[in-house]
Amino acid sequence: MYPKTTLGAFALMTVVATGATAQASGADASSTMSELAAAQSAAGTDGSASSGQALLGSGNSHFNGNPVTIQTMQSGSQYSLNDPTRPGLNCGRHGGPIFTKTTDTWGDGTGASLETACVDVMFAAQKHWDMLRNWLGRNGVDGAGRSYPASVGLNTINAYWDGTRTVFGHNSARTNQLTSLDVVGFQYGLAVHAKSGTDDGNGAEAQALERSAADIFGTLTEHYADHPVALDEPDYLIGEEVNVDGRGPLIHMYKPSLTGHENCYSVSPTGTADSGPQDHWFYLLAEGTDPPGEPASPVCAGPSTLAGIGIQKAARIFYLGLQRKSIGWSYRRARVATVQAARSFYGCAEMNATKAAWTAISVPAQPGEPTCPTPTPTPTSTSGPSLSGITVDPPSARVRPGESTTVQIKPTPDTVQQVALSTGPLPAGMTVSIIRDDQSTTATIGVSANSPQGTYPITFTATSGAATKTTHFTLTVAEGDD
Ligand SMILES: [Ca+2]
Ligand SMILES: [Ca+2]
Repeated sequence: MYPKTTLGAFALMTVVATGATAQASGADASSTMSELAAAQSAAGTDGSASSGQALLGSGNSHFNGNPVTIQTMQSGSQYSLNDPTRPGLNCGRHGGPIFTKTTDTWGDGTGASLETACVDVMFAAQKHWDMLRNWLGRNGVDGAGRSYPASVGLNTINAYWDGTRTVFGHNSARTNQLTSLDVVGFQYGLAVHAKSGTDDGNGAEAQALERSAADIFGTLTEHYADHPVALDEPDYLIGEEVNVDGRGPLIHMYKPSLTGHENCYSVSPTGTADSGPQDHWFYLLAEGTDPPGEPASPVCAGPSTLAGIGIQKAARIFYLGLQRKSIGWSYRRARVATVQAARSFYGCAEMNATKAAWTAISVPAQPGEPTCPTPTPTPTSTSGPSLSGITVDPPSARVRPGESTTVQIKPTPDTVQQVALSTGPLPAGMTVSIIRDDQSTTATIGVSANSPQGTYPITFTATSGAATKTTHFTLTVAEGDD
């Protein structure tokens, strides 16, 4: 059950939160819920049409080019803005039914057309879904194969997620609807956030982290779509295309202070109830302080220069950390969760980058964080009278992508022959084969040509009956010579 049930709470976390004229009123919220109920009654319990065949329709969008391909549905002689391949996703006029017509061609490209707004919503929501699957390994917006309906034409300068659907209004100049890639990705990002981990307790920091999570999901949607500069090109801004209040982007993730947000965490008694610091953390992790062709980003603590690890790795680390969300969620706990995620999913280089980005926004090291490199060799001391500790010689090595290296496993083969040898989970693209002969026991460790560079721990385990011994080996994958 979604823990936040009042629409007013959601209005505070919409993309227009910085505009004083843009707050949704309580009256709007009440009428909205009535209209939604009417729409759901007309169209089915989840707002979707009953069934039909999935098709690829042609859309004339306002933000994403012309033509664009969107997933639609055919039922008899009628087409609808309903995506059976992403169950639950459809789009209609706010307070009305899903758009339907007798051809599978949609929109006129203008900013005033609500059918066009739905073309942009469907396009963006479909990219968002695909990004979740292909970059983050998530099955649908809810994590269980489903999405949520959308409606356009809300008659306020606002957009929101109400716990059951996304709703989109217009900008202050009424020149377009609030349906760009990042705004749609933001609202569906709130849905992903709601369905990640467990209830965050809704404290001030938890709410700030929720808004930032939506900024990150909006930005990921834009980067996944990867439009050329002539359209809505990937950036780390929120709202640059929709121009909500006539003042351009609402958020600059590389320097949140440009629109009145905080760049870094402040260690005050109440913490930081602002989304800016985590937005900034994400930029530093993905891009670093001075990425070529991208805006420079300041730091508040630690080293003055950070290197980014790329947006897809940063996204996975952020996302895996978010799955650990629980009551009392905070900046400090987000740091620990992402550091643990980086250590377990990638390795030391990514973990250290994650730590450095948090430190740079003034969220300091926390108790219990993992460290690197793993000490080597460190045989563990579980009992096993006939099993002495094992070692790997050398304890570390360096290879180029696509190459392999061979190490010796000791003690002598006679001893090793009596025990089973194995490795722990291996990073993607890495193989280990253990070969014994009369003279030695060797492990050949290979990495694929496209293995990401970095430092990877490998655990070797010897087992004899109930007794086990382990030792750790560190492989560095890097181009060039030492
Ligand atoms: Ca853009
Ligand atoms: Ca953007």
